Amino acid sequence: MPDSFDFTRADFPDGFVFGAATSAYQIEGHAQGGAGPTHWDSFAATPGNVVRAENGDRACDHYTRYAQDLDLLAAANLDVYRFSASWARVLPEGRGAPNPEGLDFYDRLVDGLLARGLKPALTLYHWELPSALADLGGWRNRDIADWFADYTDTLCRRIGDRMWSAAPINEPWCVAWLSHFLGQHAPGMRDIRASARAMHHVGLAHGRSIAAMRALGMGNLGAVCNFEYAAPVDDTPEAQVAAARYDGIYNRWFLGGMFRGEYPEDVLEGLGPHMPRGWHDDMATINAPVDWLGLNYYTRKRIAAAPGPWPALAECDGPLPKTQMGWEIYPQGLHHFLRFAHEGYTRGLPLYVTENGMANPDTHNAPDSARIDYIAAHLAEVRRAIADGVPVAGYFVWSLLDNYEWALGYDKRFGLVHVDFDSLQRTPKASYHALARALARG
Ligand code: IFM
Repeated sequence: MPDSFDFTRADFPDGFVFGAATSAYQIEGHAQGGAGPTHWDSFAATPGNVVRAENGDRACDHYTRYAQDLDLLAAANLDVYRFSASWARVLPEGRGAPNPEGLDFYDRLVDGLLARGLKPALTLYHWELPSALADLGGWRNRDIADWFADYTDTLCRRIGDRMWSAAPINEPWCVAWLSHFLGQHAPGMRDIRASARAMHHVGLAHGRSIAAMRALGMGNLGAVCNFEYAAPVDDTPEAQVAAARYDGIYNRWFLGGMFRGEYPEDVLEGLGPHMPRGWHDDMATINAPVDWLGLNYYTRKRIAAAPGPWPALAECDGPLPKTQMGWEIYPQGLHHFLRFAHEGYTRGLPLYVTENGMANPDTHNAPDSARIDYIAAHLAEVRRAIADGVPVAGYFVWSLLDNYEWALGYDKRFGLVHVDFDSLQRTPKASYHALARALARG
């Protein structure tokens, strides 16, 4: 039962950064401070979408307790804080008049980070779309690229000068596929035409946001994508084809668009007929040069062929130990994707593991060896990739705090710090203390 990590900073290249990640809707308390309504509020208020219909109204009340949370980051000896801003907190209607309280909040947050010696790593969109824009079709509407570029400009004019790094959109696969094809996240659609449009517009919005930040003189701009290792359920050719298709939709579509300016042919087979007119002309915008890639990695999926229309695949249960999410623990997949991205797409750009961590049914004083094991095993794969010559430059734990795990509500505890959702008391877990000790060593 480990209660400490066996690495030191000296085991990683010079300048390698360690951080923790969170997102606005999952921790801030969206009901405060003049934020506008979002599609997550109405999705959660619709029966059957979210466990106990929980929402982000109060969450961890980070909006008022942020100073305490920044102290926790600093005391963990972390270097970087990866946070997101809420579009609807900055622009309650998604466009038009900004909310001064919202801009002030992010200003205070950034100054609080800098005062503690922490580097601010901004994400502009982590899933809570302003309702006014959802009403106009949200990610299905090509105009979202303009709206998003304008929001980027509004926020970054205020805080962009102090960012260590910035990325437009967290996990485009979740924004597009999980939310418009699988229907598991807001807006809860299950429609292939909507999916194809969202899969494209999310890239277009990414490119436009990068351009908006460059125009303001910002640097160290990146893209953050999530990856799942797709393992065929057996060695039949059908399962191999299905797993390759899963891999294409999940792992190759966004990398292809953003780093090669082209989408994978095997995914276009299914999405091509549903793509918006003129999509080819957007590829240069989507392919805007960036300075780094962030990889969010948690698990693998075992994939079988399934009857029915494209993509004709199904996820199957797997034999490996699982986290509270029911996700198999497969650290080797992280090594795979670090090499895969470097060799096939990013070719020398720095890579960051921008999210990795596990959910566990923790109580405030439970042992935390499973999380320590999980993080240690994944960091070992990071070191293996570095030894292979992959330029990995940082690692971020998801998450600093237990928080709102979207459709799964508040049960799934990913935090290095336990949060009592009644009292909002924060209690660092053993993994937090272990990380603080490891990072304090030379
Ligand atoms: O909580 C999420 C986060 O919002 C995005 N990446 C995965 C995490 C765990 O599911």
